[in-house]
Amino acid sequence: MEQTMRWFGPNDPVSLQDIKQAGCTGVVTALHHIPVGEVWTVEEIQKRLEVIHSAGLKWTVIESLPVHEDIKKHSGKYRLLIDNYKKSLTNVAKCGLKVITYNFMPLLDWMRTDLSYTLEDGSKALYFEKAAFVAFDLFLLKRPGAEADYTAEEIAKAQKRFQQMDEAEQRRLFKTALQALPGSDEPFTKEEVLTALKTYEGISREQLKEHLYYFLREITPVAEENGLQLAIHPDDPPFSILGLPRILNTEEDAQEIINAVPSPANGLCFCTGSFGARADNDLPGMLRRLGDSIHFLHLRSTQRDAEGNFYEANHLEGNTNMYEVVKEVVLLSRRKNISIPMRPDHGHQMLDDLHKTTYPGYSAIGRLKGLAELRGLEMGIDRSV
Ligand code: DNO
Repeated sequence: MEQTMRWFGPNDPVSLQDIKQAGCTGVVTALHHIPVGEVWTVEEIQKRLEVIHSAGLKWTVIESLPVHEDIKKHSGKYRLLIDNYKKSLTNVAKCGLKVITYNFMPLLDWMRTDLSYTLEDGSKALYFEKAAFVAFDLFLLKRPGAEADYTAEEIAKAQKRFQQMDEAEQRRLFKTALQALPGSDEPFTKEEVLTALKTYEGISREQLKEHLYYFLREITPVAEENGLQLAIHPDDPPFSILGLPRILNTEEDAQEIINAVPSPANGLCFCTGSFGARADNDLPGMLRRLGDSIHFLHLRSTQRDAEGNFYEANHLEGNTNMYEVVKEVVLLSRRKNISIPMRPDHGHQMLDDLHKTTYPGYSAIGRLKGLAELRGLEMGIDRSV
């Protein structure tokens, strides 16, 4: 695996030198300052490349080249926005970049209810607590019609949970739930979210899939001509939230996306943390069956419980059988004679990082620990299998 870490750009408190010392050969980053939908120019890409190269690193993967909401909804200027996306693809190819991660999640990207859930050893993890999430939806966001999405038991649990919360906790939960754009400090307001959610009314799961396939039919030939690899990120968590359709939750979903536009350029960002939050996803099996389309790996494990809660576990613990996962990656890499870019996805806030402010999930030391463990696991498997 090609070892990388995510870097949020010049404002990231984790520096390129930190990433180099962690043992990475490259970074995963994006031009976060360019508004979604605008073209990434060669000039802007080159400027960022110079910064990365001068630290002795490569820009291994773009994460993300974001997809404008109009493209997901087939509304407004989606035709122009798709043309812009194609221009950005051509420009990144001109600059020698190859792997492009994106997602097709409506409005919100990842969703957690607690960004500093304290584990037994005092380190902090990202946490999704079902009852808190339902409480957020019903009693804080007050989404019209939300009750219909939950069982009577789930609503009762959410009510009880909400009653336990003081005002400070409610405020924190609200902010956390809407902080779903990595690289941005700006949370949404309640009114903004409700208005935005309304714009997805009437867009079914099937329709959203059609919009993705339309987009892929447009951009994949451009990517293929330019030797690029598109890597769609699964939904996190892997199920519908806030009444929004979500379309990449399972192996079947992934297979459908690949089959919709068969091309070496149309592939996946295989995120074990996202897919692994569902007990019915067989991660090693998925790696075996989808391997040819995997262009990028996010390695992370979650610990689930029967209530539908999950927290981000240590990289080698939790419900993901990381040994089997890495073994499949080793076999896949040998079969194809490639080294797939990988980043340790997220990490615990621990040691000195407990006193620092970093992007949630992206402190230096927790990720360094994850990377070191995964690297050791890979070497052990590679030498012995
Ligand atoms: C969270 C990330 C995601 C990912 C996007 C890709 O930490 O894994 O936000 O970057 O979904 O477009």
